Amino acid sequence: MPQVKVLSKRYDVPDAHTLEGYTRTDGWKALKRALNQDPAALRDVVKDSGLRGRGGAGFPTGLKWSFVPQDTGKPIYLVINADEGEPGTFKDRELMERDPFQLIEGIICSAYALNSPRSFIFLRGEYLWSGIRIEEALAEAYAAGYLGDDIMGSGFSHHITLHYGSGAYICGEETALLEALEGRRGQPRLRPPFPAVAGLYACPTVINNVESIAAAGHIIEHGANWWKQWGPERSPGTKLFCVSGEVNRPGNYEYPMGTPARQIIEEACGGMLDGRELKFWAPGGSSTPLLTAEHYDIPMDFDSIAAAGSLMGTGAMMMYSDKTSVIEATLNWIRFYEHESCGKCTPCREGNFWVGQILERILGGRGRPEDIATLDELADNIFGRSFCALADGATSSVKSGIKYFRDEYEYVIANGRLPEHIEPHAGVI
Ligand code: L3W
Repeated sequence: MPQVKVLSKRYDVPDAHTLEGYTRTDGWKALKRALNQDPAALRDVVKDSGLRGRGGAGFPTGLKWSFVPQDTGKPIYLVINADEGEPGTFKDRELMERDPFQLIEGIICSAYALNSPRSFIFLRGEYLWSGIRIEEALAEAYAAGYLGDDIMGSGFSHHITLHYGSGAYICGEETALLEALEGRRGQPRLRPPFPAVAGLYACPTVINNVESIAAAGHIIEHGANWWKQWGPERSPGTKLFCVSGEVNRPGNYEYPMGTPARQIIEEACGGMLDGRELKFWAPGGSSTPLLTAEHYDIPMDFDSIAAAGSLMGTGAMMMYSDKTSVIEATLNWIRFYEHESCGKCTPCREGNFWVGQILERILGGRGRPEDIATLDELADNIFGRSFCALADGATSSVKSGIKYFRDEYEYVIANGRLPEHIEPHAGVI
């Protein structure tokens, strides 16, 4: 299927970020529809739609909502994870900058369905332009009566607080995010209890990604079957794919789930840069295992990518050509994880440092034959041995890089330099 614009439908409307522009282009229809319905019925619609979380894990959104106890007497909080930090991922930024009201309407509809009086947008601190757009939109929405007490005379009240993060990748992990929101150092909590039961201020809390909540608004407006017209049964809907790396036209492109990777790259991105050949790519950000040119026709949905040994992640496709060294790319990512490790778990804090040291030694021409086995073993001792997924994600490119490109590792170790056809730093800044 060709590109389809649901979440990105207002990207070409220059004033979509204003209340006037949003309202003129069919804004607030979801909210008007939602406020006339029973909240429990709306939760069922989102569950029936099969929407899966767009922040990385792909957990069913409606199922997550169903875990929230409705009868504890405590407030139910909705937290929007806008701490977009996964390398290669920039879809939420564009959603917030170009169409902030779409997110706000999605939040109010979701909050109504969840019986939540207050939500928090936890925004990546560096996203200043997104922040300005959201602040302006919140002010306009409050002034127009779409937010605040007794929204549009419905008796439902909801308030949104915008919170700026302080530049730590770990705060995209939901429990570290809650710690930071409560004013503490952002470090993951042990789960269970899951936030749905005991989250912000120990109250039931739903945490969803920006794209998930924006999609929930559309689903509440149009129904579950409408959403299911796109994508395979277990990964329905549309998805914003953010493409970066060695392609002619990097950017965000919305396609039905299950669209082949090749179609997205060739049709929307104009193919690989200067006719270069695809060598390796991460399908969903740097935390997802690398795939190769063999996987170019893979349908971009949760199950198909899992079957190929990787993860859908955030849908951030990072594409690299035969001019790029997979070892250089891996070192670049490992330096990121080493820097962003919160330090709480030893395997992540120490392991990533040592992986980086070995990769640097190999690229510096001082590699040892046993380094490949050591890297593999180190990655095995990091994966699954930490509180959160940061550590697991860090091992992705190490393990998959060795799996698919052992010959490159062996060559560099044996010769002390990259193979002739690779240009140092070709695709890695
Ligand atoms: C209640 C249960 N809730 C699971 C909830 C849980 C969470 C969601 C997913 O993310 C991914 C990784 C990378 N009762 C529950 C339950 N939940 N069981 O479901 O949970 P989980 O554990 O499957 O995943 P996770 O640890 O939350 C890890 C991806 O994130 N990743 C990407 C980061 C993306 C960004 C960005 O920029 N947007 O930072 C990094 O590792 O692919 O699969 O809500 O509470 N029994």
